[in-house]
Amino acid sequence: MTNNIRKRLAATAGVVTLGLGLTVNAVSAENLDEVMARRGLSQQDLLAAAKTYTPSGGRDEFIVFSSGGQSGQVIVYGVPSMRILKYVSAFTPEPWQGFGFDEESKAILESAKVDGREIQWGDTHHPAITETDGDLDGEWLFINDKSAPRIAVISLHDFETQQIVVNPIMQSEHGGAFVTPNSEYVIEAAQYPGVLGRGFAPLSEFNEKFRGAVTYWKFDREAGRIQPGQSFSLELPPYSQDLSDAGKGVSEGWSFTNSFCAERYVGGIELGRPPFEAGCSQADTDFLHVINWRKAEEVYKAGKVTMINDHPVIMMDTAIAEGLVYLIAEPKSPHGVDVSPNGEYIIVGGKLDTHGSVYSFSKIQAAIEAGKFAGTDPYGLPIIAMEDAIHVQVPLGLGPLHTQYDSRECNVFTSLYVDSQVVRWDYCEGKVLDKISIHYNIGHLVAMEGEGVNPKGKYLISLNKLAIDRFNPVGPLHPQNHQLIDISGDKMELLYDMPIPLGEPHYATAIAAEKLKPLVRYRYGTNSRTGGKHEGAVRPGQERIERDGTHVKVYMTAIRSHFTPEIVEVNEGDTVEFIVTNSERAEDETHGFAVSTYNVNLSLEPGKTATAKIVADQAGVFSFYCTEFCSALHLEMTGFLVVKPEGYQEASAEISEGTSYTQADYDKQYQTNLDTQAVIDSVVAYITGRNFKDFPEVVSLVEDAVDQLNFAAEARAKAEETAQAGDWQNATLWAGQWWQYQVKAADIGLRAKTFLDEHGAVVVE
Ligand code: CUK
Ligand code: CUA
Repeated sequence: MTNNIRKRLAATAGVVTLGLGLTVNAVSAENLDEVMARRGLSQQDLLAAAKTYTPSGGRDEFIVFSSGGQSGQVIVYGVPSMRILKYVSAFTPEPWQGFGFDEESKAILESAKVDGREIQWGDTHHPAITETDGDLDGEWLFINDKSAPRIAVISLHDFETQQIVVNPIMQSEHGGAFVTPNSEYVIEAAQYPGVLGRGFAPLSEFNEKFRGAVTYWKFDREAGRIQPGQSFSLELPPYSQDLSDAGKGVSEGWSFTNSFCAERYVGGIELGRPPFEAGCSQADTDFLHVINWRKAEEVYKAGKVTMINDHPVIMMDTAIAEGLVYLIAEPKSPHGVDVSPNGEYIIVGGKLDTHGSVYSFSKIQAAIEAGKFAGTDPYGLPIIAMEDAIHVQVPLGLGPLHTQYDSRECNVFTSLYVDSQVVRWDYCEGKVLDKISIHYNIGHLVAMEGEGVNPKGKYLISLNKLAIDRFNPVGPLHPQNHQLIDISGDKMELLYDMPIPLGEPHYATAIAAEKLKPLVRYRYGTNSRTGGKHEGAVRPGQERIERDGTHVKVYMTAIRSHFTPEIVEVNEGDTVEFIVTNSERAEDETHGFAVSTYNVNLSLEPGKTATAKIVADQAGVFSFYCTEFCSALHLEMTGFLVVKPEGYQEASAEISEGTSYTQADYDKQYQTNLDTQAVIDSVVAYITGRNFKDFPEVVSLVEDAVDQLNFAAEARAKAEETAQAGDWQNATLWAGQWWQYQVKAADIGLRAKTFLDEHGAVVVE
């Protein structure tokens, strides 16, 4: 390894002195026609490739946040390249990011317990990005968990989950997460009816005791947190509420939640009764719930609520008296409900109906104002006749589910589950424009910012339920398939298939990449799970081990390529907290921290502080080490946790080592370091001889290199001091450490030089 570094440094020196920057690869002689023939590609394929191919270092125009289905995570990928960029852990532990392994994220998962129960997974369905005036703003992301009624709040500054709230009254949900146009509220509607507050009632009392609900979670933008104390719910009938969407523009202040199984069937196939699927699809219509949330907020603030599990609920009789909830019939087993960019239209797909039903908000308002109702449901909620609310119904195909809006006026895309197609249609005129087949069985679909007030068009992604024959077989469990479709022309064109091997995504949301402003590094000593300062953060030189009875706290730093301290001695039975701060400033210099046997792995991005807490109940000597290949001496980034058996008495405190060093060793290392410094000086001259200050990336690399050279100077002083005292052992080792810092500085310098070369830096006087 040492030789390799020497060679690399020598090469750096060569490049610098000769001024060589580029090498040309003259080997690849195959031309495009030959590649097409060899791989059996058509012109169409080449066109698709050219539309999606993103050269090394290239960026995507849009970023997609997809539900990760049963993984309880969020999948982040780019469009049009369809390259996966990250999995964000939300409801489930994920070791690479340390989520569920550091104490800080364990606290989040602790708060995600349902009635004291740990839920080890999540069924994520609908991500939603915060909006400002109905426009996606890229600051925060919400995602729901259908299995347990929960919403996670993810910071888009660092793509980390910072909060999970548990719905206090629902036993299952589905119609979350959807945000109001200024992210005042995050909407979460129930799915399967239950006794509000998760209580018991016999199924024989289903009509009387079981209920649905919708919760409006107050979001505090400043704090980046849902405020449960300012949130409220509405009691709804025990129809299985399904998806929701918030009104905007003319319908701002209202929200829409549809439902299925308005038949209120309770199943019982084992009793000889027809199953749920029969009992829940008998009637021709279900109900769209139209809710005046702005008014409901006033009713809640006026205290006209019933507290269930300490949570304020507006009961149905209050909702009826105050005019908060209206029902409208909607076609058999509806699914998606999607509000148009101007807020006037609400499009519903009926799974067992062939129509896209376009409701008009102004017609709905006219009916409400005129008090024109077709009757009431069994709970007394007013029903608006469908013909009084419908703008147009358009036959689209079999199994219309979800709808997304295009940048073209009046254009929408609806998924057809049974037909395995996407249909583009005009919802103003009510006519079908184009169809494309997908493979196979589409659920949701996502257009670029297709749910905001300003849809971007260009691309559509079909989130398919089955992949069947699209990929190399990997056993009976197939990956999911996201298909990218070009919607910029009049004919939709299929561009790309992306397998997703993590869980079944439901919805995804896409935002222009330029709207996202993620951090490159943390402010020094950040607790990433709160976004605030970590009280246990230390700077280099402040590291220490503190003992309070049997509780040991290790305040540690990590930097290429060592932890401080490296030897931690504790007694069997002690509780040990490793509070580790990554003291790097360099971009992407993440360290890991794993302790063998003790189920510990932290992810420490530059500037982050995280805690691993263990009970050292097994005596022995356990290595801790860095789990990210962070530097040439990454493997050496290690230490020992010594857990002394109860009653153990040490014979000698002297550490016995394998190798001893002489003055000759010291002199040799010393000379190497002087030679290395000459190389570094030439790299520095190259960089400072150019307009590097015009490149912020290079400026931060230079700062990091200067840090390393300062460390090198400190190590050099120690080496010379110990040499003076004739301690050749420590003098040689300190000289070696001095060289380590030089190597890091040279490595960073080389990166800076490459960056300057690639970005056209110019020579300055
Ligand atoms: S749902 Cu799965 S395809 Cu949860 Cu929005 Cu429609
Ligand atoms: Cu730090 Cu590997």
